[in-house]
Amino acid sequence: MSTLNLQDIPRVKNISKEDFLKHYFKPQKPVVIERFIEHWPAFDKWSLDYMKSVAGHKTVPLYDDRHVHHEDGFNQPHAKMNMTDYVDLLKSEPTKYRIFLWNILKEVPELQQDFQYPDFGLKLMKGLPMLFFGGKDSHTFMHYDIDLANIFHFHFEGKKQCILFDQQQNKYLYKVPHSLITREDIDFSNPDLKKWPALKNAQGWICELNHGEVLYMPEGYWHYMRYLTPGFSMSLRAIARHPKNLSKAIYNLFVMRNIDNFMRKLKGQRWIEWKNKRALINSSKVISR
Ligand SMILES: O=C(O)CCC(=O)C(=O)O
Ligand SMILES: [Fe+2]
Repeated sequence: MSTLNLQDIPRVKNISKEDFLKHYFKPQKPVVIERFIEHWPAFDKWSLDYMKSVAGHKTVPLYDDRHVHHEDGFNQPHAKMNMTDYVDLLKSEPTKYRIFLWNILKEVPELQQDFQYPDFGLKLMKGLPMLFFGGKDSHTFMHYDIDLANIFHFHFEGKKQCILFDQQQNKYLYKVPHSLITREDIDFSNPDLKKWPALKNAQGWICELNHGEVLYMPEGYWHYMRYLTPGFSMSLRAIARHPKNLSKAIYNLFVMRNIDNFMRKLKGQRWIEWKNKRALINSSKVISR
């Protein structure tokens, strides 16, 4: 049986700003830093129960793993629940419902006292600390972020599997054109390589994150996350620096998104089907050469 070519993401206990810049940011390589946040109040405090106690009455947007539909708006939630019910659900049974991109500062400003913006030598976007929650075995689709930012992903409670690819691998990943995702019918934690043979050529990275660990994802890296147990994470972001990534970000935000919205209105579900077919054709072409 063959599997994906995935290297373990390097791990360090801690790292200085200089070493981080030299060994990971400059060469654009991922790294897990194991003990970076042990002095944050969040390290001791943040758990699903704590989130329930500070945000129990908030209504949270939920996403499941349904495939993109032409009528869905950009990042439109599939359901809503209050945080108390959601945490109870997470703890009581496996659920596909995830919280994706929840701006905690806007919702619960006092959480700001529990963490600091770390100095990795990069300018972090202060207004945008985002939270992500998931239940056992729930997963995010393989995607990269629209602004191709550098992402610091801090994990709390439980265990999460992360699979990453850089932008050089796009041609092998069945990337859906005019979007930021791969074919949604690929299961990256157990891919069918007979059905998706181009994936055999892709070189990627893998890790399992535990409570208190932070994963650095370089600019524009594809990421797929599977919650091995119920838990949550916070992402802090720094704008893409490499001119190529920055121009892709601007293109995505101002051109790609508009083309996609326009075509969805014009062609409806046929546009989604056409894009999925193109994804298959594009990656199949690469390996038949
Ligand atoms: O962990 C998740 O649920 C998704 C994280 C993510 O996509 C991000 O931090 O950009
Ligand atoms: Fe993301």
